[in-house]
Amino acid sequence: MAKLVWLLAFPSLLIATPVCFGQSSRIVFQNGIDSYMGTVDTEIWALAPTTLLESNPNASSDANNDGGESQVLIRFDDILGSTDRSIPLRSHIVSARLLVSAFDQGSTVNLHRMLVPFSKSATWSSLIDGVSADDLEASRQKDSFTFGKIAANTSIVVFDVTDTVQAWVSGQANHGWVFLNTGGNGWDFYSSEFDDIGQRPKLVVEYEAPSTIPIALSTQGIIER
Ligand SMILES: [Ca+2]
Ligand SMILES: [Ca+2]
Ligand SMILES: [Ca+2]
Repeated sequence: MAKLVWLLAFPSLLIATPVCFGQSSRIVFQNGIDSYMGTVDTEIWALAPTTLLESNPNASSDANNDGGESQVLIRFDDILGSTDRSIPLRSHIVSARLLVSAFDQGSTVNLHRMLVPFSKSATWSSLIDGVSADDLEASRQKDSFTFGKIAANTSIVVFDVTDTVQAWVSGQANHGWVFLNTGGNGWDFYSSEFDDIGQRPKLVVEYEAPSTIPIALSTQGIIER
């Protein structure tokens, strides 16, 4: 009670609630691992503008796929929250990486943050002639890219998405990403429907959860915890 009376008597002495961050934790989102099934991924193709390709076990990005562009959309739902299988809001993201298992090398592919929603039933038509990286449908700035090659020792391709995941954790809407190929040599990877769970797309996030500690401050600094 003494503390409360003291604070009421001197309201001009600030009560600050600085955000501290705890030890870093690592969480993996990949369909079939730890009951997670929140990945939504699909190819959309200009030559099959109303065909649903969401259940295909693979997806291709190709600026000229038999005469029409193919793009790949991907999103990881239910990654934020207060359960031990999600990232706490307002966390500090130490690193976030999107990993996919490529099986057909191709031209350079850029990964852009989506700015509009898409559903499992997204098609080339439903996104109105596919996705444009125009700062309206997708961010002009690329998050990351791949030269589209496949290494001899591993097919896993890693995209650094730290800034975007930080933006989502800080309150911006998670609409996922789009893979846009810069050339006519298709670059393909396995989707979240592929049989081998280990080769499905994976989002790996290392974060520090916030812990708010109320502190009463005077002009001299911290006087009470
Ligand atoms: Ca899919
Ligand atoms: Ca469009
Ligand atoms: Ca190819």
